Amino acid sequence: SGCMLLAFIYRVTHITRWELNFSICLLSPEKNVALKGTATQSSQYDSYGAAGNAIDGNRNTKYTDGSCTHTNQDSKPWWRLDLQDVFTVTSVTITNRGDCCSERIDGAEIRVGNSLDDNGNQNPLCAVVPSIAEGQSSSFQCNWTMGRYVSVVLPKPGILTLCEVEVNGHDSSGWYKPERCW
Ligand SMILES: [Ca+2]
Repeated sequence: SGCMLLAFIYRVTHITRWELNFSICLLSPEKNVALKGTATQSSQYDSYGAAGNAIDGNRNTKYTDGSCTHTNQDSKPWWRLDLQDVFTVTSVTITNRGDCCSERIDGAEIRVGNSLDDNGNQNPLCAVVPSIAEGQSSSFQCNWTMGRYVSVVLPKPGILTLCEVEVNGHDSSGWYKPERCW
């Protein structure tokens, strides 16, 4: 992570003359793009469990320290991040609760896309969380999926708690919006 990628792209600069110019572009380095987003969830259990606690930049896994999310027992609990723009997502790192209930995350789906249908829970699936050990962080590949919304949804009745969700990606739409060109 963090390495620069070089991309060759072509640009039509004078379409009427059918002239093609080739440019070298620098893609922005990979970083956690979640921190500038806003988060919401299907419900909030108590004052400690706000949706924004999963993007506060703190992996603290003790629930009562106030850095984890917590829904009620819902029929299909979900948490959703709005990145405010379309980003290219390479992977998502989830930190699980460390003081209790680590099995609640089992089977959670990570979805990335641009739709808010069904609260974003119909967006393309990039990974299913098999399990994450108590208080541990695990990364799941999203293979350069582009989208504005990143959701974690439990497709069954349960409680969803996330202590941190890091979205590793690029603040451009892949090759199409390079940060800088020559
Ligand atoms: Ca946190």
